[in-house]
Amino acid sequence: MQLCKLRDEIGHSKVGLVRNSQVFTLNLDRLPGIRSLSDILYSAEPMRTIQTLVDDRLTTFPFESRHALPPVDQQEVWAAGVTYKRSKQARESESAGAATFYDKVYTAQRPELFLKATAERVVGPWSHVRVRQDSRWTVPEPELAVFISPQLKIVGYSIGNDMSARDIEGENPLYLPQAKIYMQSCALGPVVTLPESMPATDLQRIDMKIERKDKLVFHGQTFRTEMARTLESLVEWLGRDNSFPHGAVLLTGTGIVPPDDFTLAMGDKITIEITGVGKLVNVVG
Ligand code: DO4
Ligand code: MG
Repeated sequence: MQLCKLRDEIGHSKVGLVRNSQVFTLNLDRLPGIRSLSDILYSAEPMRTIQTLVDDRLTTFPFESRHALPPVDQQEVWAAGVTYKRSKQARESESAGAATFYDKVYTAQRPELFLKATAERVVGPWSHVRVRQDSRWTVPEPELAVFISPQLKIVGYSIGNDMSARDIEGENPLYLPQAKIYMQSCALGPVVTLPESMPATDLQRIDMKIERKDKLVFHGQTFRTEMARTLESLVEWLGRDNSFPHGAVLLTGTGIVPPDDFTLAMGDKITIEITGVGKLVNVVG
């Protein structure tokens, strides 16, 4: 089962069930206490909740990711770093002075976790992601996003793009928040897949294409099995001495980094696909 957020004809945000590429609008008035997509994800039995909310009287329509909003409500978006060897190698090459930190964090018990975005900094499918004006070297980072309930349970999966200014990050690791957190630095969507509907880990492929003026300029792939940590351990570390009353979204790190001479340009189209979740398309604007 997959859920999405959409805007209706009069501009109201709605929650939809996506089934066989059709959207069934959910009627949230049918259950007390359910007012948002995250309320559904955090309910005791999300599948039952969804079945109760499906309004068969409403017409269905084809799902178009162009019309989907980012599937986030009030959650903070956090991110894990250096969870794949490729990311460790890329950081080591961009930051001569700090290279050993990345080597250490890849094997350390404690993972790298950082705040990536607030909901206002997140864009949905087909919206513009941005390159900072003071960055000359920025890349997208395609990452599996996990939705976490206030009780720290994994309740869904989506696709995230952790846009990263590699020059700012590489100049000094203390600049990491500036390299990572700025307006439109994070894309999420187009849907949230419930855990029951996710394929087995060894079948989860992450794929990223970057097109410039309709020509493919980068294509990379990785597999979830390449991740050096488990999702559960990342979530457990994130929850230590922390509380998330609105839940949280955690981007779980990138295993795909374009070569060091590649930087995004205005108009580039970024397509990220994750098996079982779908396809997230954004344009640099
Ligand atoms: O420390 C740098 C950030 C690493 C990161 O974002 C990733 O590995 O995905
Ligand atoms: Mg990242």
